[in-house]
Amino acid sequence: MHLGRKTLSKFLIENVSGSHEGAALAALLVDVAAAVKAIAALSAKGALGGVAGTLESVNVQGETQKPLDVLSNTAFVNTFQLGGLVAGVASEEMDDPFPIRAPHTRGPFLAIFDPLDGSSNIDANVSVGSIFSILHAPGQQEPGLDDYLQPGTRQVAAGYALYGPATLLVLTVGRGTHGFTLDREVGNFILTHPDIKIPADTNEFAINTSNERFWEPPVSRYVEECKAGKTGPRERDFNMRWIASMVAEVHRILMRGGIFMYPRDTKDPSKPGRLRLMYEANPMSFIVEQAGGGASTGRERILDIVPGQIHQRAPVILGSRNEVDRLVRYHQEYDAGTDKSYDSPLFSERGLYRP
Ligand code: AFP
Repeated sequence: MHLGRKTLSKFLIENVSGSHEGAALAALLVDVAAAVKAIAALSAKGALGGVAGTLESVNVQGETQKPLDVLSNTAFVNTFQLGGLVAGVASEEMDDPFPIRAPHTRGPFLAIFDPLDGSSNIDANVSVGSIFSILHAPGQQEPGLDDYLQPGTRQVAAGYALYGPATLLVLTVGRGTHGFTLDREVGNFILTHPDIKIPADTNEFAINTSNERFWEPPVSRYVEECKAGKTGPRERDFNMRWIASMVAEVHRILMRGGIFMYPRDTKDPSKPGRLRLMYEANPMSFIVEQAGGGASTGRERILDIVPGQIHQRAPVILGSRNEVDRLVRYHQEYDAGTDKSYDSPLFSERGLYRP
């Protein structure tokens, strides 16, 4: 029992609820925490809770759904529908945004979320998470699709839940990034990671190297230099991680630094990266920037992207500021044709670095 430790509700009262909108936002984040607790309980049951396996259904991404995908989506939709604080919701698991209609009450926000990220890991009992992004609603009227298509800089709040050995809730309202740990005994989220700061430098990179043959040259250059370690231009050894659960990767980076890359690649030219802008890249970028890190497509700040579609994808490079800045510089040099490293005989005709 963590008596005397600051609860999420106390933190929100002290730091968020100072205005009418702030009080509504604080109440909305308490609702999010309630949905997270429900999902954590379901996730912790594993195969005993009937949430293992795969359904016949396929979501708008063309991905087969897991029972926990659907149950998590339902938990968030029901919470927002009953909470009276949002005018509409959009989800990775729903083709179109869902407006809140009578007899339910509309509120001043829009909620966009990935109810269960990393769900291909569920049956392997690897940590999964939920990601959410909060925007302003257009006013009293029912929100239309365009009302959701706001750049990441317009987010009012963002956060993620990590269903790991502990259940964590990490969030920002634009005044730093703060982490809370669920005290399962009493059901309270306790402030355990106030004002998280990502180290500006790192020796750890995260990328799915099975896509190496599809990468653009700046990404190949960066990863090859990391792999070259002490013997290469970085003159120090690096470590690699890939969990295939973005929430777990981002949390590791918040805790000890690192760079996470799911860059644009040529694997499927119709997709500028795998991750979705509105409910993965934008909320995670807001969280990372508020913790002092960087978040870029390689060619522009992710939060500046003006969305065209609710499920559009974006290249993602985020984490320790100095490493993100380095990889952005490599893209600039490549695009400007000023990067001499590609003239090196070490680069084969395919433009890949070969030690
Ligand atoms: P799933 O939710 O389908 O498991 O995808 C997870 C994810 O969107 C993100 O959390 C991971 O970083 C990324 O995909 C993993 O992609 P790869 O499976 O291509 O490595």
